[in-house]
Amino acid sequence: MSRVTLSRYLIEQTRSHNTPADLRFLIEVVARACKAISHQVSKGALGGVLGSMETENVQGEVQKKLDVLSNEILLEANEWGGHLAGMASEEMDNAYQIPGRYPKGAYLLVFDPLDGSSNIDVNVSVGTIFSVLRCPDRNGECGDLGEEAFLQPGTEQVAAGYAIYGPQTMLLLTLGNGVKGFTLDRELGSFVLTHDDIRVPETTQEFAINMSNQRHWEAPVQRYVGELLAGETGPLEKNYNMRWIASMVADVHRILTRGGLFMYPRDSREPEKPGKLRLMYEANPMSFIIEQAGGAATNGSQRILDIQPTSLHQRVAVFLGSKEEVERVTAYHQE
Ligand code: P6P
Repeated sequence: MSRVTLSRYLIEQTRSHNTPADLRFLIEVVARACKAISHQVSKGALGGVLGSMETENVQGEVQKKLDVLSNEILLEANEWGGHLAGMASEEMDNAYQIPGRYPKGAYLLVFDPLDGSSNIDVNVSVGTIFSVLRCPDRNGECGDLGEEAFLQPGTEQVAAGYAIYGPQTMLLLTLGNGVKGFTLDRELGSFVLTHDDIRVPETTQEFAINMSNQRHWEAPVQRYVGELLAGETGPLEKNYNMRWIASMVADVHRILTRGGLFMYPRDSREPEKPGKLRLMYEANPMSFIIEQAGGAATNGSQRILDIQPTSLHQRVAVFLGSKEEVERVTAYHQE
């Protein structure tokens, strides 16, 4: 049976779910950009792309050379196509205006061009996360976009996905009717459908959190993680395993593949910030994907996709994955 490529899947989605041609084109362009990023990442020390820049991003984090390169690859791949009204990225303080020489389109693309940067120089999986919103001015003439055009809750996403650059390069995608996984066939140069209907198991015995922050957590998280560590001797009456790769894409991919619970809670290190991860281009796309696969995603008190953003780079606490555990840790926050 001939393999279904990403292009064929998107054409078939157009027939079955009326996926607009511009959205299909957008996904194809992003996928091609992810192939180019995968190529650069895989060069490692041979490509002169490891190490850091002399610059910092809006979060005050030192930018890796590959962060900046990946951002440029996504901008250049998308700016000319006429499918976007604007772009926003972890690596840019302000929204990116489509240059006047190019037509504008009806979509907004928001992305973390290379998530997990701290892992790049030690050859551990990293990834690209992207989220697609509609331009609020429905006739597509968004004009020069201010930040406010992007500030839409995660429920407004029309598509979301990530590429993971690991032993395999894969693209995980949702258009709002399930989650599909595509593996890059480097001989063909195409993403091939290898995971047709990804589902997150409702229960799990595996959690992901950076334990070194334990003393900084709030009481509900202290209680919950304490119960996980107590295993069969405690109230949960089963033993748990722990993983923490420190690349959200890799940790979420494992959870989509075999279940689990990913946590990055707010903590007292920076009490004025509601957490480390960013809402618009990390938590929202990943929450959309997780929910589409039958999982759940909250910030401890509400569904992440319902959060009304107030700024482009705002942070959020994240509890996402197997529904039973997300509901449990969220319930502890309500007590
Ligand atoms: P920590 C990577 O820098 C990232 O944004 C996520 O991909 C990852 O889950 C998290 O931060 C890791 O944070 O504090 O464990 O280094």
